[in-house]
Amino acid sequence: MSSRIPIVPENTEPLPRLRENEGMLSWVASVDHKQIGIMYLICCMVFFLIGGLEALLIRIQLAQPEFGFLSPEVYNQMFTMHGTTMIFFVVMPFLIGVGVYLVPLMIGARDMAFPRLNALSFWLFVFGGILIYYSFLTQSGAPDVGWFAYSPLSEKPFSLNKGPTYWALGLLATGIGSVASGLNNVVTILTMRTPGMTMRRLPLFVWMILVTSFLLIFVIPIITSAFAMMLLDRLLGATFFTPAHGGSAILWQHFFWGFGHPEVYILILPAFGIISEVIPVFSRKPIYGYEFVAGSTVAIGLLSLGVWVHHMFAVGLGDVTNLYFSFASMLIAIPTGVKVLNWVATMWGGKIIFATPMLFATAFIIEFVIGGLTGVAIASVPIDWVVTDSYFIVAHFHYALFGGSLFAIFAGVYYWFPKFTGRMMSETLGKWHFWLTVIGFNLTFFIQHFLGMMGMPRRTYTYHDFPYWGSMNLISTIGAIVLAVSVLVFVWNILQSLKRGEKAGGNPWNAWTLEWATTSPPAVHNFDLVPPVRGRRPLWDLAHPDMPDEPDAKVV
Ligand code: HEM
Ligand SMILES: [Cu+2]
Repeated sequence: MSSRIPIVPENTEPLPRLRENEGMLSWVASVDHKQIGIMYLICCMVFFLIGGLEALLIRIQLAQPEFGFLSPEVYNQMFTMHGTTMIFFVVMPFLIGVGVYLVPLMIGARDMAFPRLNALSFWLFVFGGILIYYSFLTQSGAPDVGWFAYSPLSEKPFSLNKGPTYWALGLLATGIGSVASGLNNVVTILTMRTPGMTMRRLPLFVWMILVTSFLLIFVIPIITSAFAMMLLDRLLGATFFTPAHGGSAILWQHFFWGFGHPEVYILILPAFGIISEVIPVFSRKPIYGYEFVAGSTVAIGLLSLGVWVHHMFAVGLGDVTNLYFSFASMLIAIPTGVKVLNWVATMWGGKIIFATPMLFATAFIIEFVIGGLTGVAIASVPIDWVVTDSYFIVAHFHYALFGGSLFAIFAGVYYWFPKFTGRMMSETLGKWHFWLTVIGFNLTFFIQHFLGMMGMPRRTYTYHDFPYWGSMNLISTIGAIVLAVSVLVFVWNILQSLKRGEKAGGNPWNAWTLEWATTSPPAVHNFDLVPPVRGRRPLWDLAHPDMPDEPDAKVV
């Protein structure tokens, strides 16, 4: 019966009452994954502008030695809020939001498994963000103890202001939402795939969201418990993390990094997923080594749970401990290298189209490799002892998080904007945005490797006029200004394209995964008909029935 065209029958049950409201209320009260996804993206953009402004203020303060642009107190609040914002309110929810929008479409489902839980996750994220930013309005200002809030500094006797309390409460709320997102994704991906969408045919972005979701479920509770203990210490006089009263300050570090290291994989795995979707489409080739890309993600997810002490080499936990964690950290380079190899092999010999998404994806590979290489270097204990808490570390993680995660997010926005809105983004403005970002980013952060090796500590309000420090910091600040301009171009591109962008049609990039099989933007119910899935590239199979991806695939 292979001539039968197996179309999944349209589900004719009445829809759960989606979009029963009009106007603003239709958004605020929405349980539709696409509207919730869009709301995530809008909120993240707002937080990105705020976090970027904080970064700019930091960089202006550091533009020259002994500068007094910010007070030391405000400086501490700025780097704390900048780090916290970028990690918890920009990159993480951006990736979760893109996932919420795309996962159901990519697996041919109508919505997430638990639409109301999905809305709850989103609103907890908004609530947490507002709570943390509200602290600016209190008399003593925002949290100022760094994004990892080490005890005992963050404990009551050393931080009498309310900032750290708001910080813990806000992140606690957001974290509960993230666990719910993780559960929602896992159930959705495991149970709601359209017939034929086996795990081996799952789009790689969905694979990476799946692994990320398991990480969310396993590691957010670690930090949630630590937040609860910190709040007990601060509000009710408990002493979990105060050594003076029998508590342990190092315990906080174990909790924080037990969560914190997997967290950086929560920030990068979905980014790998975006790259793994963009590169094949713009190289006009199927991904090279699908099994290895998916399998290495699982390996990275597992390994990431057992390396947290590389953030604590300077604590002095002993040689055996340090040796184990050093070795385990270096192991992660293997599955990561496998991915890079697969992306490059996908591009190799392909008919590469350097549209804006592909430009960002290509730059991602180069910059992420730089961040990865410095990462392997500081996984070596003696090297880490030299550069820990210096600007070398700031350079390292910005290459991973900005040159990596954020570049992937930009690639993803340019790639899926037509699906989200029905309109193309401007390629001209896109190229301006790309080049300004590449130049600004590398100008800001590359030189910080050297500043760090010359001894400039991170989280430093100002510095003496040592040879070259002033001019090197000035270069970094000029880079940050270029980045600020690039962000304006990006925002302008979004606004212009929303109004005047070319109409996109269903599948403007000639891509192969299911989200492109429906209209742009998709109807409330996503698909009228889900195309048959008989391989990894269902839309390719539909267009080329004579040379399908899996020639002997059975019709389901
Ligand atoms: C928009 C351009 C950005 C600039 C110019 C910038 C600049 C900086 C600077 C100068 C510091 C060091 C402050 C200090 O140690 O005194 C810093 C810290 C930090 N940044 Fe960024 N950054 C940017 C984007 C990002 C992004 C996209 C992320 C994450 C996804 C990020 C995450 C962090 C974190 C976690 C810290 C550490 C904060 C702390 O020490 O508690 N930054 N940033
Ligand atoms: Cu780590």
